[in-house]
Amino acid sequence: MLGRKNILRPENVTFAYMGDGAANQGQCNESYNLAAVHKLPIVYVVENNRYAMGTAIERASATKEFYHRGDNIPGIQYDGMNVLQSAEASRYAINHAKTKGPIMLEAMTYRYQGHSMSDPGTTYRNRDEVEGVRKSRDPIAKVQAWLLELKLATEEELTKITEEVKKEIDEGVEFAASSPYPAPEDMWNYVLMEDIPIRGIELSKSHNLKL
Ligand SMILES: Cc1ncc(C[n+]2csc(CCOP(=O)(O)OP(=O)(O)O)c2C)c(N)n1
Ligand SMILES: [Mg+2]
Repeated sequence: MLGRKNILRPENVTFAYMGDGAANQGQCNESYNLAAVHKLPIVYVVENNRYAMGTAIERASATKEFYHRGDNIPGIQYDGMNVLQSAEASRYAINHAKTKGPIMLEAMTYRYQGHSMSDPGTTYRNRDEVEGVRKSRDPIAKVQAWLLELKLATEEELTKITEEVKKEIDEGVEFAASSPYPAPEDMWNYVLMEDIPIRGIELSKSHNLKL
């Protein structure tokens, strides 16, 4: 059970992420309530990208804003496409969660792709909308523009970094695609602590994370 001494001034803070669609589910409110009652060190982050799968927020949500959804939990809405705002909001939220309890962040963002492989992302919005966000709000382009404006980097350096990152991602994808599937008993690796009650399965010996 929760011990109060673990709740105040904890070393760690939990970040719980959800989308705007997920945020309208009932269990979120149950969670906010208990987190507020127990003053849990948790930061709720709603990634508001204005679509729940293929349903526009205007059709599915009575609210367009989620930072006040915590009721008794304070909230901050910020531009989730702005890396500096995101960092600052997170910094503030971590400190708040450690010293006072739960807090809600709402990151105003967008997704270029569909929700999943079965969603091409093109049937419920047009290409102009997606391209418009790419041109005006893209978080990486924004940082690159700042770096150039402040003369902290040159075009050549940014191109080189972009190429290196693309290469790293390609290698990661290649590594994942060519790796064997993990064994079923590895399912709990890095998820659970030792000696918890488990029924009906064998835990792999290699899991070693202490919570
Ligand atoms: C409890 C539950 N209800 C419904 C679904 C089906 N479902 C999967 S994703 C989704 C919409 C999620 O929207 P959002 O949280 O905004 O995520 P995004 O599409 O932006 O990635 C729904 C309704 C589900 N996975 N679980
Ligand atoms: Mg969404």
